[in-house]
Amino acid sequence: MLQGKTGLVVGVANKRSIAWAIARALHAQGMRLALTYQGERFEGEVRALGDTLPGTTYLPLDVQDDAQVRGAADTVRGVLGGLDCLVHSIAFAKREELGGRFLDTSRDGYRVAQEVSAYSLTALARACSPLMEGREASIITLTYLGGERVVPNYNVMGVAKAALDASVRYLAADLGPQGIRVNAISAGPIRTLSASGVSGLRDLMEVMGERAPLRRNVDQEDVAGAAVFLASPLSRGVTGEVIHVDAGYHVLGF
Ligand code: 0WD
Repeated sequence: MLQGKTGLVVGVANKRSIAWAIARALHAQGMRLALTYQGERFEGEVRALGDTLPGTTYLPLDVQDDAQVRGAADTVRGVLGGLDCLVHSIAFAKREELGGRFLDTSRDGYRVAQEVSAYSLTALARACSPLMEGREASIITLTYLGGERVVPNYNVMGVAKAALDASVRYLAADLGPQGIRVNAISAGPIRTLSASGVSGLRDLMEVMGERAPLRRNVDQEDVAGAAVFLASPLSRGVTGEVIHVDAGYHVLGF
C-alpha cells in the first residue's frame, strides 16, 4: 500500500516505543524510512532496531534544537528526495510534574512540556512541509485522552496534549491547500519508557481494560494499524482529526 513512499519517524527510543511499531508497520507496506534518535544515548538502540528494516537511514534529532530540526529536513531531502509521511511520536515532562497536583506545575516544567510535546510538531511540520508538497502527504502525531479530560497525575502533559490537539487542527488548515493532511492518534495507555514516568499507570490500565467497550487495553500494534491507514491513500479525505485507538474507552461517561 505504501510502495515507493518515504517516511520520517521521530520518537523511537527502544523496542517498546509506539514509534517503533509504527515504523515496522509502514515498512511492511513498502515505505522507505528515516529514523531519528535523540542524542548518542539512543543511537545504538535505534540503529540496532532500524537495521532489521532494509534501506533505513538514521539521523540525530533533539527537537529542542532548531538547527537539528532544519538539519533533519535537509538530510531527508538529500537521502530520500521528498517526504510522504512524518510521524511525530514524542513527549516529555519532568518526572516531578507527573504526580501530585496540576496546581503546583512550575513555570519551567510547563515550558519544557509544551516545547517538546506540542511545539515540536509545528517546528517539524514547518521544516518538512516543503518536502511534502503535491504528494498527498500525511503528518501523524500521538496524543492522549488526558488532553481532553482529567486523568490523574497526567497534569502538565494533559495541557501539552490539548495544545498538540489544537495544533493538529491549525496545521491541517495551513497545510491542506498543499495536499498535506495532519491527524492525531489518541492511544490508550501502553507500557513504554515515557509512560512509566506517569504515576499510577498500572492502576489506570487495569480500570481502562475492564471498562472499555472492547474490554481490553490496546498495544503498539493496534496503534500502528491506524497509522498505516493515516499514512495511506485510504485516508485521503481525512485531516484535522483525532482518531482514538483506545478500545473505545473515550466514549464512556462513567
Ligand atoms: O501510554 C502510552 N505510552 C501513550 C503514549 C498513550 C497515548 C499517547 N502516547 C504518546 C506519548 O505521549 C508520545 O507522544 O505517544 C508518543 C510516544 O510515546 P511512547 O512510545 O509511549 O514513549 P517512548 O518509547 O518513551 O518514546 C518517546 C520518546 C522519548 O523517549 P524518553 O522516554 O526518553 O522521553 O520521545 C523522544 C525520546 O526518544 N523524545 C525526544 N526526541 C527528540 N527530541 C525528545 C526531544 N527533545 N524528548 C523525548
